[in-house]
Amino acid sequence: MQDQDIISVTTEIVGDIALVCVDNPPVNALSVHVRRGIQDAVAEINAAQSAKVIVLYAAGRTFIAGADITEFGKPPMPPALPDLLNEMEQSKIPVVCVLHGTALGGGLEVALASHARVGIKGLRIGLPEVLIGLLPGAGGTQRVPRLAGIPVALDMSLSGRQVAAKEALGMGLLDALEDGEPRDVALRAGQDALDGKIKTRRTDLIDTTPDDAALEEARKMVARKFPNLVSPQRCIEAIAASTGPISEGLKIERKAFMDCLDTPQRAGLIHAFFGERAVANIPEKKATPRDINAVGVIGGGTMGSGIATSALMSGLSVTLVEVKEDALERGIATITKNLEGGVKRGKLSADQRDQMLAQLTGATDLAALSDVDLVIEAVFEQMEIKKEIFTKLDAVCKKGAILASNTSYLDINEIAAQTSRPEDVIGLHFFSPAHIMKLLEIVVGEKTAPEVVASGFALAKRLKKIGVRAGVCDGFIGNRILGHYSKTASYLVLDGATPQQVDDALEAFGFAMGPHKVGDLAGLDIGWMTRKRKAATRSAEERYAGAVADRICENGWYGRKTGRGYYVYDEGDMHPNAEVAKIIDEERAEAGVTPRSFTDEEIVDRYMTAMISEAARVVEDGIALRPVDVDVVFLSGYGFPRFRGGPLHYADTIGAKELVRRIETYAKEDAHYWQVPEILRKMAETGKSFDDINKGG
Ligand code: T1G
Repeated sequence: MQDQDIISVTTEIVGDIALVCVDNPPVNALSVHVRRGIQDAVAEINAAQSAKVIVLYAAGRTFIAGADITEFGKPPMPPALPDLLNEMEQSKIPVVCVLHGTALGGGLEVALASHARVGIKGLRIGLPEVLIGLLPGAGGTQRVPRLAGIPVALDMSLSGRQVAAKEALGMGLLDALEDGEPRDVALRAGQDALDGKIKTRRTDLIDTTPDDAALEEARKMVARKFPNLVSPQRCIEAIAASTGPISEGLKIERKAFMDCLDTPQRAGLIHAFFGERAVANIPEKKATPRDINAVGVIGGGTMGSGIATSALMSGLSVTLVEVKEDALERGIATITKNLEGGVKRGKLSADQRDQMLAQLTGATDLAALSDVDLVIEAVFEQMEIKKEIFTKLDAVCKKGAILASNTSYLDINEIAAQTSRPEDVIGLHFFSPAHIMKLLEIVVGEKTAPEVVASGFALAKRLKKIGVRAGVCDGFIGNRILGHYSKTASYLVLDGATPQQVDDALEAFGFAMGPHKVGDLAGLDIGWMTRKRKAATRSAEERYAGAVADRICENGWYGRKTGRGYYVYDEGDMHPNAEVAKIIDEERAEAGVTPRSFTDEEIVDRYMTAMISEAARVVEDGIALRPVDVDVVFLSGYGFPRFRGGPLHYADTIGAKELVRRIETYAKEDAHYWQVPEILRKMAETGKSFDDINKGG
C-alpha cells in the first residue's frame, strides 16, 4: 500500500456535527495521507452539506504534533500543508479544532487555520520549528500575530517553547479549555458552536496590530544569541509581513521556509533530533529493566551530590554515603543548594523541593545500602579506592542490586572482577553538573547482564537524560575523543597560534566556548593530573602537548578558580594572561619551533579533522555502536554546536576523501599523531558516508 493510500482520517456524522478524526500513531504527524484525508473530508462535507459544523480532533496520546519530519528532503507530495490550511480556512462550514497532548508546529497551524480552538486539560502547544532549523511554514507566522499579537508570535516561534493550555487561553490562541476524552469534548464543542457558545471566525480576516519595537528587539536578540542560525531571522521577516495581506505574508513565509529547508543546519538539527532517539536502539533493547526506586550514592562531592540531586528530582529516594559526618553534611548542603537553584529557576516549587529532601537520607556506613536497588559510586578516580568499595558493596548489597561506577575513564571490567556478581556491574558516567547535563554514558562491561544495561537506559529516561551505550576503553566515547583532539589545540599554540585565536576561531564555528576557556572553567589541574597519570605509558613518538599547560599549572594558575589560567579573571573582566604568552615563547624556543601564522579556517579544519579521526576509530573499535551515538555524545555532553549535527554528521559534509587528504597532509608534520583510520580509508574508497553506516550500510 502506498503511503498516500493509508486511511488515517475518518468522518462521523452525529446530527448536525461532522466529527473528523485523525489517527496516525505515534504522534499524528501530518504525513501525506493525513493531509489528503483532512482535505477530502472538509471538501466532501462542504459538497454534501452533511453537517452545520465540522469538529477536527485526533485519537491517541496527542493531537497533531507537527509535519512528518521524515518527509523532509524527499520530493513534495500534495497537498502542501499551507494550501490545505488555506482551503480549510475558506470552508463555508465552520471548522472547530479540539487539541490535546502536544499540538506542535504544523499541528498548531492546523488549529490556527480553523475557526475556533478548544483545548483539553494538560494540553501544551508550541512552534518548535526553529529547533530543527526551520520556521513555521504553514501560516503560523501569519495567524499567531492575528490572534495573539506580534510579541507572542516572536516569543513562541523564536524560543520553540511549549506553552501550557492556560497560558495559551490567556494569549487568545484557545477559545475554551475543557476536560475529557477528545471525541466527547469534540461533540460538546460542536454543539457549543451550533448554540453560539463558541464564536467561530476566520483568522485571515483579522488584522495584525503592528509592533515595530518588538520586531527590532527580536532582531537584536537573535543576532546576539544565534549568530550562526539562519531560520530565526527569516522567521522574524515573515512575522513582520503579517501586518499586510495574508496572501502576501504567506508568500514571504513560504519562501523563507523553503530556503531554510535546504540549509545544512536544518539537516544537522534534524539529525540531532532523530539521533537522540536512535541511541536508545541497543542490542539489549528487549531485556526487561529491573525496578529502580531506591538509589545509593557513594561520595558527596561535586559529582555525587549532582547525581543525588538528579535522582531526587526524578522521584527516586537517595541514601548518600560519605566517609565522615562533615563530608556528608557538605554533600547534603550541596544537594539542598542544587534544589534551591531549581526553585529559583522556576523548575521546582518549594513543596516539591521539600518532598525531594524528605527522600534523602545520609549515612557514613556502606551497610546503609543493603536494601537499595542501585548504587552509584562517585568517589576519587583511583582504581584502588574503587576496588575496595566494590568489594564491600558485593558483601552488603541485596541480590539483584545494580552496582554502578561513575568513573570517567577507568576499566569497568577490572572493577567488576572485584565482585562475585560482575553481571550486575555497569558504568554510569554522568557529566558535570550532573543534575543539569543531559548526557549519560552507559558503559557496558564484558559480563554486564542485558537487563542491567536496559536498566541503565530506563534510568536515563527517568532522569530525563540521554543514555548512550559505550564499550570499555580509556575515556569510553567522549573523553577518549577529547583526549585526542585537545592535543591539536596545544599543537596549534606551540606552532604559532595564540590560545585566544584558537578559542575565537572555534567559537565562530559554533562552539559555545573555546578549549582554553573550557580548561580555565573546568580547572587546568584536571588535565594536569591526567597527563601525569599517563606519563609512564605515553609513547616516545608522541609530540608532548602539555608543555605550556604544565607550566601554567606549576605557577598555580588553574583557571577561574585561581583567578588566572590562560586568561586573567578580574572582577568580571576577562583577558588573555600575558604571562602565558611568555611561557609559549619559551616553550617554542625550547622545542626549536619557528612560529607560523594560522588562518581561522586552518584552525577549525585541524581541530575538527582530529576530532573526526578519533571518533571514527571509536566507531571502528565498537566502543560506540554507530556514528550517530558519537554525535549525540558530543551534542549532549561537550557543547558541540547542535546545528552542525555532531562531529560525524559534520564529517559527511566534508567527505571521507577530503578528510583522508587532510590527515595525510598533516601527517608530514607528525606521522604519529595524524594517522588515517582504516574505516575512513575504506569510506574514501567506497564513497560511503557515516550516515550510510548509521543506516546499517
Ligand atoms: N515527524 C515524524 N516522526 C515524529 C515526529 C514528527 N514530527 N515527532 C515525533 N516523531 C516520532 C519520533 O521519532 C519517535 O519515533 C516517536 O514519534 C515518538 O516520539 C509545517 C514544518 C511530539 C513532544 O518538531 O517534540 O511542523 O523513535 O520519542 O518523547 O510549520 O516527539 O518511536 O520510531 O519524541 O512522547 C514540528 C517533534 C515539525 C515535534 C513527543 N514538530 N516531536 O515526545 O515521543 S516541523 C516537532 C516532539 C513542522 C510546520 C513545520 C516529540 C513529542 P520512534 P518521541 P515523546
